[in-house]
Amino acid sequence: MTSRPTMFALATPPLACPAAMLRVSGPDVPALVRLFGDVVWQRNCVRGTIALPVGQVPCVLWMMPAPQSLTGENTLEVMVPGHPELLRDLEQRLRQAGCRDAEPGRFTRMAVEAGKLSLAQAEATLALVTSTDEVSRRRALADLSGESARRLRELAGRLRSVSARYEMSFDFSEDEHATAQEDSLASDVSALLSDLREFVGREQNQPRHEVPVVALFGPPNAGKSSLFNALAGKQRALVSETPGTTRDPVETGAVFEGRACTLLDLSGVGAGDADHGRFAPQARQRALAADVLLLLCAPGQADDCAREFVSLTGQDAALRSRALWVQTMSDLTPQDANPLGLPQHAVSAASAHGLSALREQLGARLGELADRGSTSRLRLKANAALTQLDAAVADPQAPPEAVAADVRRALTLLDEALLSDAPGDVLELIFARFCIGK
Ligand SMILES: Nc1nc2c(ncn2[C@@H]2O[C@H](COP(=O)(O)OP(=O)(O)OP(=O)(O)O)[C@@H](O)[C@H]2O)c(=O)[nH]1
Ligand SMILES: [Mg+2]
Repeated sequence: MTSRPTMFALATPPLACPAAMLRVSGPDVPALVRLFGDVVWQRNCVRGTIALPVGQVPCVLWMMPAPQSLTGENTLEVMVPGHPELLRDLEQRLRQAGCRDAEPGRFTRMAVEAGKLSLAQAEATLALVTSTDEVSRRRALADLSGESARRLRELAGRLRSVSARYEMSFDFSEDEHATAQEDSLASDVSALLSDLREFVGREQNQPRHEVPVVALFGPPNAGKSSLFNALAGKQRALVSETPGTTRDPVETGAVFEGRACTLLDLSGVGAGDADHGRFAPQARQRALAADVLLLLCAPGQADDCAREFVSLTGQDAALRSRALWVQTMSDLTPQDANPLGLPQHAVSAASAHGLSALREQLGARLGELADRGSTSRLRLKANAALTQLDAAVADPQAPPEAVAADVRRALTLLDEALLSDAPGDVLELIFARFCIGK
């Protein structure tokens, strides 16, 4: 049969519960209702019975003819007493009648493809059912109602105007009004940053990136780049005994215990920085935006490291729950105490001591993050735009062309957040997070 109805078993209950639901969608669904007795296919909710191995089982049928249903096809929802065996028998009966099983997220994906639900609303539905606290539920509801998209569109409009003014500012850099223009631009950017930060709500320990970011942060010469290379299994970052070797962030993909992430090596912050702190603001912003923060500390650096971390927690108190204290160069003695009481690891990039334990711990953290619920593409992209915009303004000495390019990239990310569709592989990833039946 070319048009076999697709069957969506809604959350097969592991134990008996008052009721269970099964959805079926497809052009041939009207023929199926005959299985349930003397039922006429029309938009209606009626009682019926179905013959299963245990006997005649009562059920309630919701019939939603095309095109008004959520999938745009003929859709039938069947409610039966919620015993797992009954539901399995019902699924088997429908398979015999020509139905095939739906893959996870199929129902919602069909609703999106039929134009009945936007992608952001589909993701908001997922975020709502997997939310673990009231703040996430409020956000998911705002996403579902379209309120978040409206707000983000307004922020993107403001950023578009800021971006255009940055581009124009090159032409006027010698102009007598240049200073006044720069001041007004700076105040618009700072207002925009604060509104975008509020929208993204980074104080929440929800996943922040499509692929979680693990950042290596700490004083100059803490051994960040050495550990970065050791964890990545390749020599990506420059290592040297000169403090201040790493300037702009270096990124690479890594997998710990089967969990993928982006590893991020940052410029050193605090005492001993050869660049007099020029790259430190950017490193701090990236550290605050990370999903997991590795706070690296070589022997003798504990106080600097702790001071820097405490100042970051002034901007985001929840950072503590994302941070791990990593005592580097464990081949050297003496080792410092961990003054912050954070979960800790001792590692040596030189001898590989402690690396496998750290990899395991990172795998576990990334796993917890994945279980913590779902964050919509709209919010992940908005978060990436915020990181980009923060980076754009972090370095006061950056050339205007570089700032303008960062602002443009932030704008592209906001525009992507607002796209109503996404490339096929992104859709696959999004809907794979749904359970069968949704
Ligand atoms: N003994 C020992 N030395 C190490 C270890 N890891 C790094 N080093 C040395 O410490 C120095 C600094 O290492 P990097 O990895 O460049 O340190 P960094 O934190 O990236 O430094 P910046 O980028 O300048 O902030 C280099 O001379 C490394 O060889 C280690 O595990 N044991
Ligand atoms: Mg480095």
